[in-house]
Amino acid sequence: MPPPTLLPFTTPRKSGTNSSVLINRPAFRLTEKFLLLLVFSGFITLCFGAIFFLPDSSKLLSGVFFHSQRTSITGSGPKQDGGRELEGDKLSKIREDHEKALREAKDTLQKLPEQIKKEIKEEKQKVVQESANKKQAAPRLPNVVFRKPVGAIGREPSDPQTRERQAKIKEMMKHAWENYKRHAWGSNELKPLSKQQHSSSLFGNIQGATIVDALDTLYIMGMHDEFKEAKEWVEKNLDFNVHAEVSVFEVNIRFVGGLLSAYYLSGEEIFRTKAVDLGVKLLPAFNTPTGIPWALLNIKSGIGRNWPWASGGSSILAEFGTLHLEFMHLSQLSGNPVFAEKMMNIRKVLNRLDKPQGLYPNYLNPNSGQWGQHHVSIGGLGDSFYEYLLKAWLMSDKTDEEARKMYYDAVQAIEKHLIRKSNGGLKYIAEWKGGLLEHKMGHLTCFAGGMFALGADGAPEDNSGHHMELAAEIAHTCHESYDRTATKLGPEAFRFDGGVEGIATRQNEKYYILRPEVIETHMYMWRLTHDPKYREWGWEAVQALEKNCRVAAGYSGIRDVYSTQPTHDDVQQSFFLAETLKYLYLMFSEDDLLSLDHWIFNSEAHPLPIIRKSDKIQ
Ligand code: DMJ
Repeated sequence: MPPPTLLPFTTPRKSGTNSSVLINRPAFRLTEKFLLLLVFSGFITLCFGAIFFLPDSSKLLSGVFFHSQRTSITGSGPKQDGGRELEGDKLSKIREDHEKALREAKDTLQKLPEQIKKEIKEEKQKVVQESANKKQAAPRLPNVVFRKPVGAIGREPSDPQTRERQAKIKEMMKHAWENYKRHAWGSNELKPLSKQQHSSSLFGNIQGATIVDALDTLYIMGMHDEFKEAKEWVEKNLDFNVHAEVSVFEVNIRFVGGLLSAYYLSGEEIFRTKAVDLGVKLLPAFNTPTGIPWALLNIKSGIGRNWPWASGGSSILAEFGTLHLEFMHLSQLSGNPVFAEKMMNIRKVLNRLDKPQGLYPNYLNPNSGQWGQHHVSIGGLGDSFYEYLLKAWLMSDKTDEEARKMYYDAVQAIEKHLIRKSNGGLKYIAEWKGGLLEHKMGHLTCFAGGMFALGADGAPEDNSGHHMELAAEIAHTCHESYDRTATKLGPEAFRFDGGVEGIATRQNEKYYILRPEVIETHMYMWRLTHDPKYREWGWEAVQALEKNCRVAAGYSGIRDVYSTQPTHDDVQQSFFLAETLKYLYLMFSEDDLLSLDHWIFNSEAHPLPIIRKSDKIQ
């Protein structure tokens, strides 16, 4: 995806929210009250103590205090006879009264913390109620009958080795989650070496990327307590009413996608509400002359713009082309066709345009509706646009014929103009720069093996075998890019020129940031072929991750996959929990866990159910 750029409005915010500020203010006043009361009661106790318990205090009592008492009790002048006896009675009565008062004061003091707690609780409830009232004011969502999801909980793998491997991957998830929770809870990501939170400008002031991205992985792994705490965080803290310039694409695939999946798996209404709420906030991004959305949007002001580095103010193909799955579901769950309409308009704009050699350039100007630079990539800037064409067709229960045609036409052009074979027999997908090929393949491009495999079944002209072959060749090349390193993890990009094959030659392409794409392809290949080598390749990746990326407080990316002692980049990416670990877990599960016949994974591995004709909200 596009290189991260620092944005002007993206000052990271601490994890506190407006509501927590509201809660804290009254608590402080109550503490003050409590202290004053404590000092006052202490003072009273001291006075009584001085009178009754110091050695000479009884004199003081009989001389001064008792005198006034006596007068008030008798209502007459002092008696001479038997006065001593009378004084004794009254003294003990006063002592009794005093002890009673002390007991009462003590009781009150003991009750006070409880009372304070009660008052704080009441204040909190008031704040929650107020925000609930606000929510009620938002447009009501239609009732949907929640269908029990198919294959959301898996059975144990029958084969003992697979069971053991699956358990290992769950343990990795626990390690990643628990450390995020311990050191960075509520923030977007974890810095596992610094043991601090990591902020990314991609999400502006929106918080909790790891929580939302991890929800469905926690769910399918049966991590119920963790899922519950994540849900509670979403309920209380996930706030989109913030002044934040965000990447529309990133927020869509991670937050909208994560919330939708959590809803479809658990049926918890809060996830539907939050997903639709966020979807509505993203709509102003489409306010451009063509309806091609801006890359960046301030979700408070509704002002959008494009990345300053993008060719001639263009929007990016992989960004505006990776909204379709989530937006179709937003229309489905909100009963509001606006989300789907925005998607169909993007299609219309694309279909009106001439495509150079049948290829889709990475840049499209949202004002003029014309292509920017003629660069084509199946990796960064282009990748998931193609993925979403295929998945739009599959997710529509194979009714979206337009998407199907666009996908298979695009694959044909890609094969003709971008796919090449190295001297050593490795098939790779190059980058196209205005007609010239750059013989480099990105780690991101490796997702294409899985995509070709998934699309093989529907290939026109009985071409399914050919698509499957292509998928297997790309999977092999990507595995080679891992196998040819010291760490057995693959570089960000590898080249097929200057005498090398499948190896990174530039220092700035040697890093690995816990990306999923190669493992993703192995998962699809395993599920669709059951060739055991894919599980073996997946297991090699697990071992390499454990050896090179696991640290005491989570998982970190590494700077050089060719180094025997790589240094860490100190970021546990949220997609490690959303994608890398989920695809690994699925690879070591039975096929009916999130079966490919029922679920479509968005670009962040969030499963969305196929929308059957009978499901459509009219
Ligand atoms: C993820 O956020 C998504 O898969 C996206 O489409 C591109 N790549 C990253 C992880 O590599």
